[in-house]
Amino acid sequence: MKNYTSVHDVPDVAALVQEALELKKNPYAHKSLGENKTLGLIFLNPSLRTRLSTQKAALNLGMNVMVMNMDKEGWALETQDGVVMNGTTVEHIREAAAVMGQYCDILGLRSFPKLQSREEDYSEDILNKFMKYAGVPILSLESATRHPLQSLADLITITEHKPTGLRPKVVLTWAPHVKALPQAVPNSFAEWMCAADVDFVIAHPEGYELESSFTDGATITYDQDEALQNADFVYIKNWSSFHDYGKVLTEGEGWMMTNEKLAKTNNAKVMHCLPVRRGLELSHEILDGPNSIVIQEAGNRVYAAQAVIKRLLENKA
Ligand code: AN0
Ligand code: CP
Repeated sequence: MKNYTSVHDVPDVAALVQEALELKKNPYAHKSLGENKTLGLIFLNPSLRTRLSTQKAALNLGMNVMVMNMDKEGWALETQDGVVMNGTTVEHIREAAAVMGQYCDILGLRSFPKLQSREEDYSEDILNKFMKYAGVPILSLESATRHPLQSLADLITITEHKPTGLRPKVVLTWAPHVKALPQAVPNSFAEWMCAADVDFVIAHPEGYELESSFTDGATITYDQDEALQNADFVYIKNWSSFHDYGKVLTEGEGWMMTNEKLAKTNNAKVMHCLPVRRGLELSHEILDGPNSIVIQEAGNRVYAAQAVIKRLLENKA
């Protein structure tokens, strides 16, 4: 693998999941693979899970890790080309990415969308410029439109918890939130589920349609109750509108997942990428109850990252 920025970098999704499950059984089996190699983790936005799980994954492979919180510790980055930098930005992404590439063998990058211009966010300008100027493999730690390490961890978790021999029904359902959130997690989850051996349904209020290239092959409905029928997994996530870009269109009353709704499912396991707003996206009773697998899901972030970093180190598809 040259870079890891989406499901399209993975020729065989099921094989990558199996490799991650093998690493989970034996995390230190490749301790010498990363010897004398350095992973740089560059955060333009906050993180708990991605930062710690990716660091842990690299340590399991024997790598050195350096973390840079650019938003708090770095110089303000200029991303536009050809501008006179006489304003607040201090350093251009051309130099910054190239310099980081001098210090690291692989660079992880978290770069959220600004949710102001759809064209700008969906062009993945910052991620693409890192790939162009860093000169080393790039690992997405959540970009403007995707979160592929999360989606791989989600598929690992579904594979572990699915009833044997069955093609599980997986439902992605929109949930209320007080802030406008990116479409990256649902976009990415959708394109991974469409590539996996699952029956995949997306439920959301009208106006929250995702960009169709991510959801090709999914069943899409505005009726959450209908979607939840016989579900084996329910994946809860808020996102802002793609079509009315970055807007919160509704308070989403009635869309929070509760035990009452769970009763319509096939005793579904409940998933969320975290961080989650209790009592708003998901009820306390679900998060504290037996159907929630959000903690195991977060735990699998280590093995998702480890499988991917292993392939980047091996430069193997
Ligand atoms: C971010 C998002 O929705 O993309 C990160 C999730 C992993 N969530 C929040 O900002 C709450
Ligand atoms: N799920 C996830 O990526 O969490 P963080 O934003 O805390 O890294």
